[in-house]
Amino acid sequence: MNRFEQAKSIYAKYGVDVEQAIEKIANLPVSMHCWQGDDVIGFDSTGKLSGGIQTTGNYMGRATTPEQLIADMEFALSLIPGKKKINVHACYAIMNENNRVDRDAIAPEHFKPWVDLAKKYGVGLDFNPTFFSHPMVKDGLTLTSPDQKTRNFWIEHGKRCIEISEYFARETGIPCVMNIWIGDGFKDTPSDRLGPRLRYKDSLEQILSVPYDKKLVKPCVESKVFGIGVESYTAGSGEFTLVFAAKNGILPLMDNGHYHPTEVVSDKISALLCFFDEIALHVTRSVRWDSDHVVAFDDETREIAKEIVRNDALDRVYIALDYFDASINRISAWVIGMRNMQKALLNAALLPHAKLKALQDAGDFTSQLALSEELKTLPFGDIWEEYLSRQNILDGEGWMQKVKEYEKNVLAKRS
Ligand code: RNT
Ligand code: ZN
Repeated sequence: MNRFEQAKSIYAKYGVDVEQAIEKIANLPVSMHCWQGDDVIGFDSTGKLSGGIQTTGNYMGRATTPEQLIADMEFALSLIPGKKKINVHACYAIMNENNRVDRDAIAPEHFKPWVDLAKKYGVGLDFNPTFFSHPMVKDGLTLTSPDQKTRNFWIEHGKRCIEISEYFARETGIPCVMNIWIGDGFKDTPSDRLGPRLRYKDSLEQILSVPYDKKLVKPCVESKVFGIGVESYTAGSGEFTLVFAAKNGILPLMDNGHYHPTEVVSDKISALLCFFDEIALHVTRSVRWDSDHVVAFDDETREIAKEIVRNDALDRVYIALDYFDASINRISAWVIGMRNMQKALLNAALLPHAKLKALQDAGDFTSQLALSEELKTLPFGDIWEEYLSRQNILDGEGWMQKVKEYEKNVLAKRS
């Protein structure tokens, strides 16, 4: 018996069907964010990141053109197992001298190369309006701005993005999750907290008033507790976004870097599943703040995955990654984070949830804890290796070798 077969029989003793678990996870899409490849700069902006988010580091080889970014993503995709989607921000519009427009006039034609990429790999696309890093951000505000001209510009941007999302969904045949996040807020204690929120509410309602097919476009609104430079107030707080999503029939999106440090998204998923048909996630790793480190195979990532799998919510939770580390090889950042999300999902699918739940319901918390701890040292690595090899994906040392070669032959030659 090889190591996989042995591992399979060990899992069988716990009543876990390994083949079923592998199949389940191989069919669950994880959305890979294009913005890890160029430090969230995009192709239409001034090159300075705003909105209270920040990348740190200046590792060599940042993609600076659409061709480079797409090439890097394709290379990363070849090293990642499982089913994917590609997550695009509006600032990644691809324009030329003949069709250059501002963000309030972007159209499907500016995103055709992204559709071509998705079609090449048979994957879906997700989309995000970009409410930051742009001269029309006034005093740090977009959809909450008291200045009507500013607010209208951004409302129009949001509307254009719904149209582009629907184009993505029609072209790929896969629904497009469109996430709205704004960094609007104040550094110091505001004198008016209600006004900006009422304007945000109205702006969102206007954006969502454009007709779209709800089966094709899944609008989300993402909350946040604070950002850099807007420490005292964020208009799109947890309460605001949750209630807005619930009342307007759209999805709430939880980013696990956007809460107070002892709050966990893994605990919030089931709460939202009681009330929403579908929800969305940005999986990230925050170290002391919303630092957007590469997703690790850590306790919280594993717990998030468990909540999706054991609640049978694979088709109700849209999983996307959201981080941006500029201090390491950016392709490795994609590969490590995407593989870790897949790993966490596979790990979750290999746990005897029915048994654990029965122990909890019977009040046998001692056995529940004992079993949970035993499960941590089952030969998961052997199943993971098999999962990779069935999809012709290189294992640990193999993929790093490939990245090193790409770094030498491609990234190092970029100026
Ligand atoms: C920022 C939010 C948001 C962005 C992306 C680039 O704190 O997490 O999702 O990271 O839209
Ligand atoms: Zn996010």
